[in-house]
Amino acid sequence: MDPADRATLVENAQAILRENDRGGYTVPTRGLYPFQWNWDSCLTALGLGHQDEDRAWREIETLLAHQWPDGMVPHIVFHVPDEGYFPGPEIWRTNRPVPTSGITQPAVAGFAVRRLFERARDPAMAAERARPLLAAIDRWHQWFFAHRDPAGEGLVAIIHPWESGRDNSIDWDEALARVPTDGIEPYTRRDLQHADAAHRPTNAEYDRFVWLLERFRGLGWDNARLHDDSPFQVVDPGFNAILIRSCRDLAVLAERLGDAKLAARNHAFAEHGLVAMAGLWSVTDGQYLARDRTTGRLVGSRSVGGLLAAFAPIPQDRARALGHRIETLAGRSRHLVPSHDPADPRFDAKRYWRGPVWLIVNYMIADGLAAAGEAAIAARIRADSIDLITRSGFAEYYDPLTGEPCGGDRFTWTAAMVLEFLETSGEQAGEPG
Ligand code: 2M8
Repeated sequence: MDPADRATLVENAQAILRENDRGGYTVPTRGLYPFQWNWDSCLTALGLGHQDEDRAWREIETLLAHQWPDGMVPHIVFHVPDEGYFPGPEIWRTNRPVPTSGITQPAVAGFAVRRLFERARDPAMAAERARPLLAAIDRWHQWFFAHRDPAGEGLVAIIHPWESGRDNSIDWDEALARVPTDGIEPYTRRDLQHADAAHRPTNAEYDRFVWLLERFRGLGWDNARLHDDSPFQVVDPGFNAILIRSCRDLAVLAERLGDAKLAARNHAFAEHGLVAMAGLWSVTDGQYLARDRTTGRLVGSRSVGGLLAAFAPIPQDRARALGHRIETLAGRSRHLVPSHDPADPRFDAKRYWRGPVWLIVNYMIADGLAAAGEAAIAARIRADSIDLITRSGFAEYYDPLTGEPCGGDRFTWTAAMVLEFLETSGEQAGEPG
């Protein structure tokens, strides 16, 4: 890439991170998302680390400072009041010192902390900062397996679509249809004041999102009860792959920092999860699929959740097959990686997680495939991602058929991933632990 173009991209990405910095945390974008989000922050820390390692550690420290006593790390921390978002703290009512949401999000923290540690230009500071984070993330991992895998199958379920991070994915349609909408309190969506309604989840989906929230609130946010009570319990391969990868990364980091017990526990979580992941593989589809825990059936939905599985150290032949699936998708889509297969009639090019390309997903898939030795397809995803940003700017997500930018603008994690792609090209990403 032309050095001047590269320098411009880096400058723009850094400017976005600065703009969205609120001190100890970044907001995903001004207006639409005015608080701290869990997986946004952990991935953003990687981008921040290229400029300022101290600030990168702080991003994750701030998030984990709001961990619940039971070990859960919430999906949103409402640091300062802001009327511009629904549902705000007055809806969640989680009764925390600083208000938070009552559900969680993909557990990328373990991965992010290992990566920050291994790249650190200041190893002494990195060890000092990593140690307390290690303990907090370990508690979060234990929380997952205790409360979201009560039968001990090795994989966790999400109990709300917002937990997946892929809020309105086609993967959830069937399970979400089982969620009632009766009796919910009247509410006003705020997202539609900031983004095009045709690019966002529907009102019917929001009603169900809200019903689940109110149900869990009615149970006092008691995680010992929520899983079994929820009519929505889905085992997402992407979500589990992220958790497995983080368990593995945390274990490796713990070995380096001399905590054998923590390392053994997290290695065991990862091993058990990897064995169980085999049950989500669909020979017919050539990729992993979600499983609806309520019915016990795999969900016939070829989404990027099944491709994100590449982020975990899955068997080599499976990684290769996922690479083939992505090549097939490249024949159906101008930009990689669409969040749903365009050949599926339910695919929707502009509607959020039902088709659009997301840079963070591209980053994790490319990282996992590179680690599995699938260098060519990983490089293609990276190059395609940079090409997309160069043409279309730093959006929240993109129409995979046209490249049109969608959702929020000047988006933090998109900027962070651009820095990751540019500053680490040549680095062997994602070495297996
Ligand atoms: C989106 O989700 C939030 C709810 O958590 C929303 O739509 O209000 C998702 O894309 C999620 O993955 C992301 O973390 C969040 C902030 O960027 O926005």
